[in-house]
Amino acid sequence: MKFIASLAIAAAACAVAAPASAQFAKPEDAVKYRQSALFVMSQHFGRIGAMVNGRAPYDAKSALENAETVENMSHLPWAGFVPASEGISQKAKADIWKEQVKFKEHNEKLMGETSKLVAAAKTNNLDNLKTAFGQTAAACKACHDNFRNN
Ligand code: ASC
Repeated sequence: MKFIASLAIAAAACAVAAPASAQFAKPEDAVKYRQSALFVMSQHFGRIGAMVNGRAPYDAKSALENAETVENMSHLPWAGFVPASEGISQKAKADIWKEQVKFKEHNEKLMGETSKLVAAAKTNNLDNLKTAFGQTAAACKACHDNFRNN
């Protein structure tokens, strides 16, 4: 019993320590994972967009909650771009795997901008939110222009 328990603990520790590429049972799951994370991020980003574009009333509390979700989600998609998933989605350009350094720079740029989006939301100032929204959107677009088929 003790042995089985320690096996379970060892297995759990391995699961935590496993590299990103080993976190998915199959490459299709990695694609679904990254697309899901990007979709959730876009939904919350869009709610901020509605406020900064005047389609929804400005609500500082809601802006901050949405910005925090965008920031959290912005860390997730990248682990789903495992090499084994190349070619499964027609949206992801092969350049993602050929230009890993550049792709990573775009990922990091986005994470930096979403962190500034949270900081801007905390100022309770719509103009600050507008600026940070624009810069975050530009980071989304720059990566899409380089690495996504439309
Ligand atoms: C969004 C969204 C994106 C980005 C991009 C910015 O709201 O879903 O993918 O902004 O359109 O250019």
